[in-house]
Amino acid sequence: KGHKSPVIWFTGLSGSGKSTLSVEVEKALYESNIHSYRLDGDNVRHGLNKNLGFSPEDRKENIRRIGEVANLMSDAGLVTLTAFISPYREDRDEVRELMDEKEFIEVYVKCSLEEAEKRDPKGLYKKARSGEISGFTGIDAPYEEPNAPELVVETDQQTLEESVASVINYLRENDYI
Ligand code: GGZ
Repeated sequence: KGHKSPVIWFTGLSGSGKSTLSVEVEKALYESNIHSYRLDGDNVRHGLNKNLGFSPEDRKENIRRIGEVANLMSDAGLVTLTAFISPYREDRDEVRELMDEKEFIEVYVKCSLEEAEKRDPKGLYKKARSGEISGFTGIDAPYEEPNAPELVVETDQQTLEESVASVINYLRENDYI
């Protein structure tokens, strides 16, 4: 279509729904015969980035490497989806700068801290509140909201189906697929 393969970069709090949404978008692309690949904590933080933790420096390096890999994958012709908190605006902007202007689609997976904490699928917010873990995003580490994301989905206001549809519609309307 009109552009090179995009990198769809989901950013948001832990528990905001990045992984779930990226899995469902991947399925929808597959149904349309579009070849995609998803990078997330399971296949990156346990492999390529297993030497990195959650200090600001390590998060920066985590995002830098993911950005480079995503850029390679998009060069190879895959629609690439990434699902990482990526809490720092500067780090996300550096990834954006790696690519051609239209290649990077920042999707803010917006969800109130209250709702993310209510979901708490892994019990990590609870541990962060009790002090069992420190430097947890949203509790005692920052999350910097995107200033000008290509798309915002509000997972505490929309259904999963609506969020998936809004990503797919964005890709269609902007000639990516
Ligand atoms: C945030 C943490 C932390 C700390 C472990 N802060 O809900 P999850 O479990 O599956 O998603 C979180 C994941 C975040 O990894 P990312 O690579 O996306 O982070 S970043 O982009 O900031 O580098 C959470 C878990 O790892 N986790 N400790 N302190 N999330």
